[in-house]
Amino acid sequence: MRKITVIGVPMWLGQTCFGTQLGPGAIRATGLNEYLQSTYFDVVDAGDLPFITQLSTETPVADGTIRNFEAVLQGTICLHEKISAIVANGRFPLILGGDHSIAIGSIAGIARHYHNLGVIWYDAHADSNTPETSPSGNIQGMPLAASLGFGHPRLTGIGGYRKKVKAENIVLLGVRDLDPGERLFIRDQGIKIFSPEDIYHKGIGSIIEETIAYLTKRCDGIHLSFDLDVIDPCEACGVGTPVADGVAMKNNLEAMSLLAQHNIITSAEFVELNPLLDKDGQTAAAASALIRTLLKN
Ligand code: B3U
Ligand code: MN
Ligand code: MN
Repeated sequence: MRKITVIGVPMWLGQTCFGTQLGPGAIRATGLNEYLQSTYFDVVDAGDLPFITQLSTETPVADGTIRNFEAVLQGTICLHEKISAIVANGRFPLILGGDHSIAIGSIAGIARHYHNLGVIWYDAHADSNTPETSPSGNIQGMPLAASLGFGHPRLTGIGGYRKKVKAENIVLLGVRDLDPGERLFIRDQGIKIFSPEDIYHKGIGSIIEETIAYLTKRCDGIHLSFDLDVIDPCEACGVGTPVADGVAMKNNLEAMSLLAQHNIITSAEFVELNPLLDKDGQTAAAASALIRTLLKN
């Protein structure tokens, strides 16, 4: 039986839209812990990382083109330590964001414990910008590149410089909004990518089966990085950067269900919920349903 540690990461400084720091609380408010505790698991809620409450609501641009560099860096360093300790204790980290910049810390912490970590990046965006290619300066758009060893040396150096994940151990799912630099990066790195159109044509079942077959050949663990903006905005409007023509919840739930059946996910994060933009809690409810389905077995 899985032992789960839930950890909230109330980060919003990886982007400009105030509100993602309220994400962990909104997901918990759906009754997630109570469900997990009463149903299957040894569940501990480690609470929220405390860093964000000490910050003001200003968004100063620091370190040239990288927005809120020091604050995000310190947050990711702190998260990396926490997550590493959770994995070292044989527990499954369930990380509730927060904007997607936090993935730099979660992947750095998890990667310390695996030789060949796989990553499923389930997102409308590829988050593969470096400071040089980023159109926004937002670290939210850089975590996958940083985890591959590209970007600011203090971000790629968290826990010591190395590729936390290899390009051939990554699958991008649901991506439909790529910057020009990201397009080149993904092509040059040879990263496997499926768009919502691919999902529509091939079916989510066959895409997930292909993803699993591809990753389990090599990987000794698989991290799921789920950005809620992958969901079609009609079904999940509570995100800062919605992109039209997303993946339907029906398909997302089927994807989680298949991942659960194969029992291959060893850590997961659900990020980018902004409750201030949500409508009747639909996006928080979607996040909760996805997590429940993923952790069912
Ligand atoms: N690719 C753009 C936009 C973006 C990335 N991630 C989100 N938005 N959520 C950027 O800023 O890097
Ligand atoms: Mn993202
Ligand atoms: Mn996104």
